[in-house]
Amino acid sequence: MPSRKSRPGLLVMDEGLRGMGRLTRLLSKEATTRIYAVLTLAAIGIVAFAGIAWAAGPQPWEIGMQPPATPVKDLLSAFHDELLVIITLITIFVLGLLLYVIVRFHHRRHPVPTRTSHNTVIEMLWTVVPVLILVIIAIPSFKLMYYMDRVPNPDMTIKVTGHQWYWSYEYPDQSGLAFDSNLIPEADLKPGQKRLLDVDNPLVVPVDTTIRVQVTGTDVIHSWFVPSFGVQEYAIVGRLNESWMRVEHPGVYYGECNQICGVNHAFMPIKVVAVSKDEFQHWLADAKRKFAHRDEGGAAVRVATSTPADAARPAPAGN
Ligand SMILES: [Cu+2]
Repeated sequence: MPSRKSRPGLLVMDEGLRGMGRLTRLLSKEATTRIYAVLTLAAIGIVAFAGIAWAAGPQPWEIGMQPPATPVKDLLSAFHDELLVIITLITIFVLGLLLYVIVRFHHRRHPVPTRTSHNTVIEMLWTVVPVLILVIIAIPSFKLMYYMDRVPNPDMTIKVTGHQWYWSYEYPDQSGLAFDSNLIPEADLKPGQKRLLDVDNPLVVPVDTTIRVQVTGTDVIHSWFVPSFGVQEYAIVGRLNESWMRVEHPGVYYGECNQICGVNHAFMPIKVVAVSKDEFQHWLADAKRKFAHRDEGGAAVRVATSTPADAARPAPAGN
């Protein structure tokens, strides 16, 4: 133990700094170059992984986002990648500054500190540069928000209603075709079906069709969220929120309610099946037979899609 009179905490700190000084002296130029190379590769790896495409649902061990299936999600992913480059550069810059200060101004190398407390130029820089970076980020961000918000000329409309704890889907352009979409319980899963994600009646949509998605709720706030579509819209009682999607590839896409909505929040998944326009027409014909719907030019009241037992039950008092 050194015989210096010093408080224990300071002593530990001093020892630590001395250790680091020794470490920097120990590191040969080669070793330092190698460390920089590894750090650079790691940064490139992180940036590259962000863009890798996976499947249209959650996968084990995935770290990137789900592959985009709509123009909105394409732009969202691109924006995410741009931001990742910007934050990586900022982080490397700040880390470099910190390391430089730690090594260069260590008390052994720099025993007499200057008493400088202000430097107008550098203070201007560290105010203006971050503001400029934020403006550079804000411009594409706002553009994208308005692009996502609503679509001027949709080809069709789908109405999504959130309930505790399932979704119901309605096709107002198709004689009010409507049905409920419930989770398949774990015990009833067939091979190939996904636990907590597969449903009895998925939402079926045609590809290459601009679809206006209207979202509302009947009890508490839910949120209709399909990652591959870049759609996340709150389902609020008494409000009709709007978003849109144009699915580019046929496939099965999964999502979940992502607003905590009660005890069965985790059990109201979203499954969307995107099919070709022809297949969609076939599905429509079948679905109209399978599910109750308002007749063409018929009564204003839509026939309930519920079971007879539900129909016999009195309607719940509204919120
Ligand atoms: Cu919910």
